[in-house]
Amino acid sequence: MATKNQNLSAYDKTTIPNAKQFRFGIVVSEWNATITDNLFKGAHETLLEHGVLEKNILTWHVPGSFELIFGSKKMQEQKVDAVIAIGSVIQGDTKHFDFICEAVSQGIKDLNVLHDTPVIFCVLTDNTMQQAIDRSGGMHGNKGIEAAVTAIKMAELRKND
Ligand code: DLZ
Repeated sequence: MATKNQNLSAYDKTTIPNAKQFRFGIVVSEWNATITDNLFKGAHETLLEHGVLEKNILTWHVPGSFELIFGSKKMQEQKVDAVIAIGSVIQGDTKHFDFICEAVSQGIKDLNVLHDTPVIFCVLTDNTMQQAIDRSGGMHGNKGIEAAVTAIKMAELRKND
């Protein structure tokens, strides 16, 4: 597998524009909170590192990943330059996993199509808790960092269009 033993969150910081002018919304799912807290920390620290002011990061919590769709829609209305939707869905014994993953990915895609504020998909969809740990500050890095970098790039693109 391509990601085996690789930290995928390493990036060249000099290629990212200063983000001091931007305002971001972060919507965090409370399901698998140990995972989503770490994703949030990665995203939040990365935004600050690239110049975003603390007062310009608006954070909301929603009960589960399914609610990220509505939460992100309301966040788009808050005059932010980009939204980061953070969740962690872990495979269980039933088909619930498939329905949640399908709904949240399609729902967030729809928000990107319908509205002018980008919503970044920072939802882990893992078979096991270990895979989620590995991608939220573990051996494969932290997808929250990658989401924050993506959010800055998309805010810049939106500003320049
Ligand atoms: C119900 C449920 C289950 C079984 N698993 C997860 C999960 O792994 N990750 C997650 O973010 N949310 C889960 N949920 C909750 C749903 O996202 C949602 O909150 C409920 O179905 C209520 O709409």
